Amino acid sequence: MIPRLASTEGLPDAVARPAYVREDHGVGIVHLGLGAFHKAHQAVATDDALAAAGGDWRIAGVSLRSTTPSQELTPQHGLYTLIERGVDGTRARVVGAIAAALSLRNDRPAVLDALLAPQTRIVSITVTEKGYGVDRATGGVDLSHPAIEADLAAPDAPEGVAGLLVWALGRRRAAGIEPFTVLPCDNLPDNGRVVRGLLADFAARTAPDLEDFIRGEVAFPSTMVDRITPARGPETLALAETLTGRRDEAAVETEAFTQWVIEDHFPTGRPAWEASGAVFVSDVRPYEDMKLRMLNGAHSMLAYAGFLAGHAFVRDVMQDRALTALIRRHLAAAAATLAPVPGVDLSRYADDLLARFANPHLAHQTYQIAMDGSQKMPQRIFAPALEAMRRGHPLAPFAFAAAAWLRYTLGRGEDGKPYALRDPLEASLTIASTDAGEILRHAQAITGLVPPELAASEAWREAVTQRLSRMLADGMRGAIDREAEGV
Ligand code: CS2
Repeated sequence: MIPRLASTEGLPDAVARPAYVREDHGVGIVHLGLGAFHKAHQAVATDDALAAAGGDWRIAGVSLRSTTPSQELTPQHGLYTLIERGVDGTRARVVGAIAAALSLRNDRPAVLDALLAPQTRIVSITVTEKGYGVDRATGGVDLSHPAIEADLAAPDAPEGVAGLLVWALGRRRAAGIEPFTVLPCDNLPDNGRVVRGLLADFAARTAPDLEDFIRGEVAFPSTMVDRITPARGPETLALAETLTGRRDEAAVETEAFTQWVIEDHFPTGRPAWEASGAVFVSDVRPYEDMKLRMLNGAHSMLAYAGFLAGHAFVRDVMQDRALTALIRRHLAAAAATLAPVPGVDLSRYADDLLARFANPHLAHQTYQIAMDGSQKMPQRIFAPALEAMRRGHPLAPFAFAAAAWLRYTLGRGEDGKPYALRDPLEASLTIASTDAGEILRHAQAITGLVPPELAASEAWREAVTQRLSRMLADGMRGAIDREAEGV
């Protein structure tokens, strides 16, 4: 019987492990959203920081809804295997930064205690774009978001990000404990400013004396995070077992590349994340726009077009010559909308992205990336499309991506088989029409999705509807091949 991973003793030499005594370091971070991305990114950087510079910076990880992560990690005392799948090899590493794995559902008192503890100096967050409950049109709370609705009705029994953090910041203030720094790590532009606006608006509605305090006294550094982390499959656990000789229910698989650009604003201190290669800057925005428009924009485009053309994985898309030509075109068009990014050569960045997407060892599903399109398209496709329009650049690359997404929102493949859309705006997006103009009008009527200036453009309307009509008439394969002609 293969033993479960529960300590680092007796692991094979090739498996890296924490280069510090875990128990010597207290908890300094509460992390909301204990998913694969956190385990492949911030927790690893913290592991490096603890080894390099020490400090009481271990992490109390919290799942707001699921109980699975805590069930997987707790018997392993927070240890898990990170499998790094580089283009030229696979490495396993056991990460020790997570001190406790909690679920709000089962460990509510412990979660609230951790949020109030004076030692908690940072609350970091990965809850995906839709998890926050921000109304994109106003920047305030989205009143139709289930957790916002519940927390506005019962602010003393919070369940969601805004409710929990406003509750905790209020309690800390009343007790004379300094506020923690709030560090959002999701793919939203200006994520620090967005979360500050969200919390301030939530406070205005539930504890008005806290609003100015949140705006003025709490730090919300913005961050750009990057590491491609496919959803875990049974193969991940089997591979972890082969590499470590341990059964590990919490193993994650990721690429070798990792990047973290962070606004350096931590009045309550921080781990030495630079030990892990994190870069601290005064303005993250140029890096965020670069990553969202190039990596994530190309990802969304290739996911919708690729999925409908029958490609299950990103690496399969990269074997499709016509689609690869469109990805290159997209990367160049997105790069042309950006302000200069300090120290970055954008054409090299584009080449590196193509190599990362083509990694044959990463089983990254197009269907995974396709999820939550309504939450991703604004910053990935529509914002750069608007910028391209203002600059007089061609709209074709963005129009193709938009059309592929709209085609995807119809919820059935080319063979007529339905698939789940997995989008919080599914009900608003769904339309029983096969008319391209009508489908576009219907989506553009949703506020906060497509910038009004773009939606009003005749050139945009024509560019999108022409492509969507072709996808509906000739199928995605035909539309891709036609689009790639002359590219
Ligand atoms: C992807 C991202 O699922 C998606 O939408 O585009 O998760 C992407 O893999 C990461 O942002 C890479 O850092």
